[in-house]
Amino acid sequence: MRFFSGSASFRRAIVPIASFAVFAFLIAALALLAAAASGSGPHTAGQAPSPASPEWKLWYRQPAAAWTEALPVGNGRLGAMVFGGTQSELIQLNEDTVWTGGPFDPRGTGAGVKALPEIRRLVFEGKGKEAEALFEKEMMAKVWEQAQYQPLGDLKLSFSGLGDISGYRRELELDAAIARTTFHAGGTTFVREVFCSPPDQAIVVRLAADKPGAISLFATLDGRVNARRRGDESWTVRGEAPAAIVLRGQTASFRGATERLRYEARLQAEVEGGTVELYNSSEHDALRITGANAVTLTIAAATSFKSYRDASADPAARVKETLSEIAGKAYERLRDDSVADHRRLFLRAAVEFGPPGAAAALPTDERFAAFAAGTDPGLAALYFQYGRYLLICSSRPGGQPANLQGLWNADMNPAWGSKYTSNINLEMNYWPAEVANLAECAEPLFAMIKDLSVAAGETARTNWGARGWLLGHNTDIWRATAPIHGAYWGAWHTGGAWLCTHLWEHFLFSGDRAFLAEYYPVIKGAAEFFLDTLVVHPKTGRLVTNPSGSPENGPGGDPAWTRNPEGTRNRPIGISAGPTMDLQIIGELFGLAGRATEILGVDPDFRAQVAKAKARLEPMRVGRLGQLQEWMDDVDSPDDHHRHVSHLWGLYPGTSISPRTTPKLVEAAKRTLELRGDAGTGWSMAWKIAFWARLLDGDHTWEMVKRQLSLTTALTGKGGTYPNLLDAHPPFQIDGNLGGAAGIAEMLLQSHEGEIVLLPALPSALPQGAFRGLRARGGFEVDAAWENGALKSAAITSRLGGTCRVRWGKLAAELKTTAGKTYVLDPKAVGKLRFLPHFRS
Ligand code: FUC
Repeated sequence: MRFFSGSASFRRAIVPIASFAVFAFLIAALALLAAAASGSGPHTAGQAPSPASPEWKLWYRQPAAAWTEALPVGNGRLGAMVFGGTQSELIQLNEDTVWTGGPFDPRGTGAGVKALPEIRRLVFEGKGKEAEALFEKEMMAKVWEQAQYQPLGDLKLSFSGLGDISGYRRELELDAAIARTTFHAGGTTFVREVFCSPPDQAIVVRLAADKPGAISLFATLDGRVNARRRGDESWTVRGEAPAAIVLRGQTASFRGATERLRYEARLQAEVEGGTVELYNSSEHDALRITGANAVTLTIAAATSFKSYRDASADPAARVKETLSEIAGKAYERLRDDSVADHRRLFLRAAVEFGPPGAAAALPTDERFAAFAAGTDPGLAALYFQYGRYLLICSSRPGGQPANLQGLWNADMNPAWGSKYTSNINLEMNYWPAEVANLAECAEPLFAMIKDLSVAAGETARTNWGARGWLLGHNTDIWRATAPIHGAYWGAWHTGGAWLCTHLWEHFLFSGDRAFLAEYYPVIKGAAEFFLDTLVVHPKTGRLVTNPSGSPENGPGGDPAWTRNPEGTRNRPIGISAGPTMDLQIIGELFGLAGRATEILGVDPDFRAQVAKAKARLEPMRVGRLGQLQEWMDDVDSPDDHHRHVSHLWGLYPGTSISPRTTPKLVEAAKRTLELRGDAGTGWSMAWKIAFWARLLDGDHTWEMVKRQLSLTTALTGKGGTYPNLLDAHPPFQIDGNLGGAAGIAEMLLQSHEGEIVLLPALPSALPQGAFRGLRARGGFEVDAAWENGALKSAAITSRLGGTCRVRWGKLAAELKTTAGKTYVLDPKAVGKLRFLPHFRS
């Protein structure tokens, strides 16, 4: 229900766009400075589209035949993949601190700082091969790898007496975070529900039937075996009277860490009717449940992880505590509390791309074809909501950040260790957090950044003789920061600086000064590292990084990797000075560090230092192909279709390349994207969605969404999306899901230049649609709807008060806002953008 306020506390202004660009940032900064309240929580700001609509479901007509068809549930710490089998059911389990190894010191020779002058000289003289060799001798970690994320185990259910199955359906309800399997057998309807409760910290499986006594099964836990037998992990599964199954183990040791990570998972059953007893066979212990009307299985799990420096907790005591806290709690209450907690986050935002067509009613895996044909754009809206769902389920305050697979991993040797790759993947995981109204889901990332700022101090001193901290292209649960893999990958080191932009963005969206003050030392440390390590380029006299690299690329890109007759590979030289991405990231770091000192009223000397250094950084360059150069030298190859497009960092997520302020760089960025091509791994395509949105090209943005949402199977083997809507690098990586959701938001709303831009990159394929609850910098929440490609309605809720500038195409408006009020677009103002001082209940 709407009501109108008679207040005249708004000022209407239709202002030419050019003047916006000039004052935009100033206005935004003033709005933030003026904000009296810090961190007023984000919330729901409108009525349509409904985020709880029946469309927010994934569903299938058959059980999952592979992990990439199974459905994920999670509470940030505990995760489960539900296969939806009938006679036998597999529920694969995760806990986010089950990693190999224990706390360790990753540092290598410790002689890095002594070798640094020589490495720099070699790089400046173009002797990259020698420079990489010396880097690898003196600057690398003790072992050129890091720890791996491990599966916890499996819950296996084996049912008896079911007979023929009909009416099968399995689904994932995104707004409730429940996976459900329903079918009929022998005249009985069976319903199974699985969820991971955030408030009760347990995995809950409910088995129900509409006839009494119909449920009989064996239930057990199982550990996973490392098929490559590389590890020395061990585990046992034992029954414990009266009726529990306990999986207890320790993960594989890793490079001599003294402590080993230990874990426990405990399965218990509550039966309504029938019996439950322990069953011992020579193979395994199980629970035998016979003739029950309904069953609630509860799994609690914990590890010995306390912090990256301490793995000495008692998992059994933690599990016991959890179970004693929920003892006697009825299934309905467990479920209702879990659903309410999830909905608190999930319901805040939604997008919708027109009324659902016939294809929207199809099972999820059958919608891809209609989506490709243009008749089911709603699949992209579902994909956006799924991205939000996955972030909520894999990253909750107090837990670990979403890793390469978020939370869900079945593999003892997962691709890239399922750890944290910080030259794109980790950051991409958190791109939707602020705009898609899930800011608190980024808390684990912020906590990790704080850890890293301490842990990486040693790496800064021993390798660089510098203050502060840095991060290269990877870290793990033990917060290892010494370079790994080789100089080609490991010499790049602006990951920490990049992560600081996430801290800054959190402040821009929330206006939370206390947060900024808390993290200011972290930001300052990251900037000090570069104040100490940037060097003057002998040819240009400007400041550059050296040694560094442009993530995982060298001149020539992938084609430059050649294979020797004996199978070994030659790779291009990656080590370099002043790659473009570094200069963009460091430029923004220095800029935001300076702004932070102003807002907090601290450190004028430091402010002057970063301003001076920023002005001396090498500029971006346009090369001979019309491209934005990836390196200082014009060596980009026209045949380079490499997945990383690092030098466009300044376009997205950075802000130094913009159609409004740097048109020449924008042309070069477009050329770069054309040369690179649209194809790519899952995350690479997700990044390109956001690039094209920032270039304000809606149709190319949509082309990338379509590519991202193309079905990947074992046969296609290409980047895209699996039947369970998880991103295919391939293999599965969650970055593409989360980056894809952020890219879709960027298509609908932008706010990085001091004004809220509505529908900045609306594709012609989406003539109609709506969004609600998206957040904009400056403390605003935005709802909007469009029809025939034109803005139809909009409502802006101000959380902090202050001036709000809004734009749609060439029309712009400015309104003075009061915190807590919602301002609604005047539908009568034809040809103008005008907001009424209306606010809604
Ligand atoms: C970087 C990327 C790869 C992959 C890995 C996890 O190495 O270049 O494509 O995403 O991270």
